[in-house]
Amino acid sequence: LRMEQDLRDAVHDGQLWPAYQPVVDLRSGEMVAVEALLRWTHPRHGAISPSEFIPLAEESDLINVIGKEMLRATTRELAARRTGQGLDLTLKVNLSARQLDDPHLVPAVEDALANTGLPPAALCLEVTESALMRDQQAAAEVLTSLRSLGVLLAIDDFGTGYSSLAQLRRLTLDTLKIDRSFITGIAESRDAAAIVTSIIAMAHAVDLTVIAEGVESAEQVDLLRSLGCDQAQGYHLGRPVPAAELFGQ
Ligand code: G
Ligand code: G
Ligand code: NA
Ligand code: MN
Repeated sequence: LRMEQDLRDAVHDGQLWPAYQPVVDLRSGEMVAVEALLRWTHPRHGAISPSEFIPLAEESDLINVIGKEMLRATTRELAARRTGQGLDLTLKVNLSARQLDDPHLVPAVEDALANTGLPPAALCLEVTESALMRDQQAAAEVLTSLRSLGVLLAIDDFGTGYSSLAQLRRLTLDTLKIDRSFITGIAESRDAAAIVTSIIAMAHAVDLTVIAEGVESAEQVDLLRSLGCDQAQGYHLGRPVPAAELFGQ
């Protein structure tokens, strides 16, 4: 209960802020996108992980308030960097399961784009496999509405749930992110590499761009490139950092 009140205060006091992590194209080696990741700097307890406070926020309407502010702040930041510095980057923003149920989500995305001038195709919304599979009919409907705005859609943490090729195809996504638990062992284990190989083949079969997450070594980068993975993200390529650290002041 204490943490929930603290989180409410945090929303009002501006203690929540977006970190940005680079996503790198494996062929060109260039940063092509950034994922916005929520951070909470508590005045007494310091950094609190989103894996602790997002589940709490999801128990109430707070997640919708936080999610909308995250959309507003990150689209504003990226739109300014695109026009000011000519950075042609895609912005990736995570949506939680509960946000998919919020009737105000689609208008909030529309407003964020309209207010900042960020091109819709420069925004990619990430939804976890588990959120998509929870209520497939409802998820398909909201994704269709989001897609009609012109934004891109990604399935996140892929491999941790049970979606089929047919379901992936029906959801008309753009990008599939392989969960980092599958990337961890790829340089050492043939089985792990074989699983990743088959996920890449499956994703490409339905025209999805594939991103590997949790890439922590040069060996993993080389292997993923040789397996035909399109893009990668992870501590080896860049940690999540404040906007000024990634883009300059
Ligand atoms: O950045 P970190 O690895 O600590 O994030 C932990 C979890 O919190 C991840 O699953 C990540 O997807 C999630 N997360 C980070 N930022 C956001 C956000 O803005 N919205 C939602 N819904 N989840 C987020
Ligand atoms: O669930 P999602 O994929 O959105 O989670 C992203 C989270 O993973 C971020 O919170 C980020 O801090 C974390 N992360 C990013 N790169 C790495 C990495 O190379 N290794 C590990 N262990 N975590 C990472
Ligand atoms: Na994500
Ligand atoms: Mn993920």
